[in-house]
Amino acid sequence: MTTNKGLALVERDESGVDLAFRANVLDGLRASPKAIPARWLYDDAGSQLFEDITKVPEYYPTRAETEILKTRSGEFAALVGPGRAVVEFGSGSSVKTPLLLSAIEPASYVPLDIAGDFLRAAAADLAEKFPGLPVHPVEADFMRRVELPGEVADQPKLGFFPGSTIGNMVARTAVDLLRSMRETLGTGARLLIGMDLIKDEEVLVAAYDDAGGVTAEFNYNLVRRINRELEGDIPLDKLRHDARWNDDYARVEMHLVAQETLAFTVSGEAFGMEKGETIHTENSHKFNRRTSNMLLLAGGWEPVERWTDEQGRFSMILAEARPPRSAP
Ligand code: AVJ
Repeated sequence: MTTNKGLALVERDESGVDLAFRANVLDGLRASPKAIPARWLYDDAGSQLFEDITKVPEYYPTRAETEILKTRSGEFAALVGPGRAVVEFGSGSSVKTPLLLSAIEPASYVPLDIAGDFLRAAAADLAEKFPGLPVHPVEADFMRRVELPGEVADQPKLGFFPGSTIGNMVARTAVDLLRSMRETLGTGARLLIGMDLIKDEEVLVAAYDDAGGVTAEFNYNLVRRINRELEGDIPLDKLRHDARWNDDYARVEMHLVAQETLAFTVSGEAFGMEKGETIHTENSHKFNRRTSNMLLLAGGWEPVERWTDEQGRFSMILAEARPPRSAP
């Protein structure tokens, strides 16, 4: 297990409060419109709720992407070849990662994650499924360039970033991440990335507002976390989950909508909301062939091949970090 030395991944005050969490929440509640970065949705309870979301009938992305990995793995194995170090951005899913690894005869597997506990558990699970495959987990923030373990230095790299997690980011942040990935993996590396596709608004909104209310619970969990960890008294029963399609930015947005005028405190600071005012909690950008190509190119990655599921709902793109060139 490699840890990026000298780097405190989570800074806390004397009473154990995550300082970045508090700063982000207070800044987000002071702002207009109110918005809190989506990463804070994913504490232990939130990560479990997201797992539950992947099983609700309306949330198609996980099933669609798994279908692509199952049915098209022979094709990308042929393009990528054996002997690569597979570098996964995020701890890995127990379903998708084995599908990729069993398709391509990798030389090693390097999961990167900021959450050490998840990382260790996922790495141990994977090592058990693939005896003989060297597994080198690295605890790091992959939004920055990551120093890869020396053992994989001479192996050609394949980055793996499934789940349309890139869709959580606004374009500027997504490009920063793609460029960091390029620096982490080096010129000549390949990247297999999942991107969810633009489709009928009703289908998209339903995927983020399932009839069983699991996604609503996922959104409400952020309020519970704020109230618990930051001594908040936000009246959760006066906020309603809302998923809305923003057509200009091609994204589904999750909001918490005030059902009446509200007053509350968080970490001793007073806040108010008008009836109908919202706290924006997550973006999930959707792509088409052109916008996904544009985003990848802006981040230094040239698309090589793309696959979709049978129903054309979700795409996986294979891209390559070619040397920069300015000529047409
Ligand atoms: C984990 C970011 C891929 O945007 O589809 C699912 C998160 N939020 N339902 C997504 C999510 C609400 C999910 N990602």
